Parts: sequence; C-alpha cells; structure tokens
Amino acid sequence: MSVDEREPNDGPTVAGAQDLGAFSGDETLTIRGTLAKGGNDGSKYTGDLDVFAFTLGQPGTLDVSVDWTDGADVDVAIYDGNIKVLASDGTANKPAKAALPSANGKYVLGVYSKDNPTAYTVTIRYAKAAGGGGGTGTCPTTPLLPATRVAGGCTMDAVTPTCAVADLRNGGSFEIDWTTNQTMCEGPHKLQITGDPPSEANSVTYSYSSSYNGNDARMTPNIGGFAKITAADIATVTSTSGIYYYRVGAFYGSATEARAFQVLK
Ligand SMILES: [Ca+2]
Ligand SMILES: [Ca+2]
Repeated sequence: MSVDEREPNDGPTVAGAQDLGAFSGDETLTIRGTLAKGGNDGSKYTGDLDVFAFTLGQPGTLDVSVDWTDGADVDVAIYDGNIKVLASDGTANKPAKAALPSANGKYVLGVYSKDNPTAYTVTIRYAKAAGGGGGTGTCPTTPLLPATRVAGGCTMDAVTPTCAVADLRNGGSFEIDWTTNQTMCEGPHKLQITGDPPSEANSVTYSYSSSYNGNDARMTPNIGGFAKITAADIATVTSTSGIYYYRVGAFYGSATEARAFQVLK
C-alpha cells in the first residue's frame, strides 16, 4: 500500500500527526513526502516535521526505513502514544532506519531533516508475530539454564508461565513469581533478568529479603516470592528478539530454571 504525505502533520502529539489507521495483518506501507525545510538547533528539529500515527492490532515486528533523493541528512524516530522515543536514527546513514522487535498498539513516526529540504520515501514493514501470546521472535519453551539444586539446598521453581507477555508500556508492571515448594530456601532471594543474547553483562539482579514487605516484591523462605517489574527495572537490559529470561536464586545457591518471557516496552 502507498500513501502521500498530507500537511499539516507537524505533530508533536498524536492529534497533530497524519493518521495512517490500523494495521491488522502483515503490511508494507510506503509514504511519499517532502520535508519542505530542514534544520536542527542542537536540541530540536527546526524545519518541517512530518509526523505519522498508526496502530498495530496485534504483537509483531516493526521496521521503518527512510530514503531520500536530495543532499540532506534525514532522521527518523518511532515513539509510543505518549511521544516517548522507542527507537531512532539520528545518524547521517542513508537510508535512516528504526525498528521495534516487539511492537503492539499505538505508535507515532517522525521524519525530519537536519539540514536541507528533500523528497523522501518511508517504508513501514509490520509482520505479525506467529502466535505465542505476544512479543516476537522464538520464545524458547525449554529453560535456557536448568535449575541448580544444591546438596542440602532447597527446591526453587519458576511459576510465571513460559513465554508470558510483560506489557510494560505506559507505566505497566509485570509480576514474576517463584515457589520454594515448601522447602526452606534461605534469603535473600535474588532475581536475575537477562535479555537476548543472554549474559551476565546483559543482566540486572535484584535482592529480596524476608524483612522486605513492600507492595512490589516479597520473599518468604519456605513459600516463595514475587516481584513486580517495570520498564525502568530492565532499562539497561537489551534484547534483539524481545525475549527476556528470569531466574531466582536462594542464599545457598539453589536456583530456578531460567525461564523465557516476552517484553513489550
Ligand atoms: Ca512535509
Ligand atoms: Ca510537516
């Protein structure tokens, strides 16, 4: 499908964007437009802002590419419905590209020139995720690491369903649960979350003690625990597929399996 840019479309809110409607299935949409003026004062774009809004009806991958004809440095950004940047290309690369491995819901796309006016073509590619309840990529149903049972230790298990979708957009939280199967698993319990590719360096670890009784996390030695995570809690963890993993360990080294879940953020 192909559409032409229509002014006014300078945003910066969803209301000020050109509405592209909803994509319910796999789609490749081309937008032909013109950035009538370029410019950037070091903190913002000062030329023509071409802003588009669209909705993805189901989880999938979103790829955006912008090519142009004239001597210009064109940039692109993908925002959520609150105009928070999710992906962007502010480099001089041609074409300019931005992508979301896990996308679902309302998005806003901005196309800008740092310097000169130019005609451009935006290509938006949306591919629906193949089942799995959301997110994208292949969500492993077998653990990345088997659970470690320490001699004399306890029996910890992950409870959150494999491939569960953590929708952390718009301030959302997601609860991760574990059980000690009524064995004594001394605290603190440590929750480790890693991305894709998984590694110690690409992970965050949170520690919970039995004296911690907040609303967001708790552990009890012979029961288990829970932790509610937000996008901020895993802001430093990256995932090329949108798949993340979590596992929980006890003081003496017993651990749950590393279980996959999908993150929308
Ligand atoms: Ca324009
Ligand atoms: Ca415009």
